[in-house]
Amino acid sequence: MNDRITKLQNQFKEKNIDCFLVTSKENIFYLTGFTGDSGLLFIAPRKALLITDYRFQGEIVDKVKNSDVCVTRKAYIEELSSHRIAKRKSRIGFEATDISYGLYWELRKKFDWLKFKSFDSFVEDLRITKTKEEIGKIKKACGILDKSFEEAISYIKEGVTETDIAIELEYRMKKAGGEKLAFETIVASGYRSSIPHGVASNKKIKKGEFITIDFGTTYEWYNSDITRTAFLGTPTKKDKEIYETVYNAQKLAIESVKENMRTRDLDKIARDFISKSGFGDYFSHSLGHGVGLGVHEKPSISKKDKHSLKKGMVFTIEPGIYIPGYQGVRIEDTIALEGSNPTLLTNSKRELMVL
Ligand SMILES: [Mn+2]
Repeated sequence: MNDRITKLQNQFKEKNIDCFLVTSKENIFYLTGFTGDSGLLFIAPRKALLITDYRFQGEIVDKVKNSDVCVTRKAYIEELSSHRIAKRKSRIGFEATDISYGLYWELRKKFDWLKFKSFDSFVEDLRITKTKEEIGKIKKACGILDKSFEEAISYIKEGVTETDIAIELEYRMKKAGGEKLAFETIVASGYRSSIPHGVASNKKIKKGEFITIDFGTTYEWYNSDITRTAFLGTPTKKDKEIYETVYNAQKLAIESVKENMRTRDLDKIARDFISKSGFGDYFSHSLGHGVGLGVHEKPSISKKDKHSLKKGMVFTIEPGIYIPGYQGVRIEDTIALEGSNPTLLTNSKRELMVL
């Protein structure tokens, strides 16, 4: 973990800054192991200072590594300004995608000798490839999803609501060691399954409907993400065709994953397959996204992304077909590129489950 902060410091020159302020909780955790949910991490060229408050003193603060810690009762900025660490600096980097507008202006007032330089990503670029230990945690989180799904599947019956199914799954995830939901559980049935991100509603499940269930949990801060689409009753020929197309597009994409491949090329493989099958207009989102301390992080497996797949990356592959006014299907798995071939971290049955 120590070299994570060093890796940032080593890039200060090239990034044209001489200090960096980390406000994102996940980034502070990634760099120091701090698990409190409030703090500021100031990184100078040779040291780092974490400022937090008395709510986290003791156990939480004691586990912080690679940084000095200051537990304060004052406002964080007030406290920071009383330390030497911010003196004699001239250009500070900050996390533009995380900091609040209010905090930004307070900082500008208090540190008026500093030039502020915004970063859309910096720590996030380090997070993009994971260590074995990190992948192990994501794998644990994924295992919780498989277990919960298997237990909850018998609960999907005619007449239960989408919310009933979501509650059942969420209870089982928590019971199996999941810490918190990675995102609001999606249960979208029938016409609602054509909404790619339809969170569970009070709609009741009926025969003849697809039920798309997209859920995730965290384990030791690391996320997991899976989607399965089941069918209640007897699927029509068209329903089977939609499902088979998504299934085969995903299978093809997973089999195509290899090191150094461009993420946009992987996206294209699944997209072209769906287009050739005649459903090209109905695959409206990107093929996947990185998973780690964030449930949606780099790389994006999409047309415009500029990354190539590297060892240590963890990402989803989730093609879908959504036909407005009809129904939709998505199948999603979380995958790690550990060796030169992909490892599936989520393993629930992918073939159509007819209930
Ligand atoms: Mn996803």
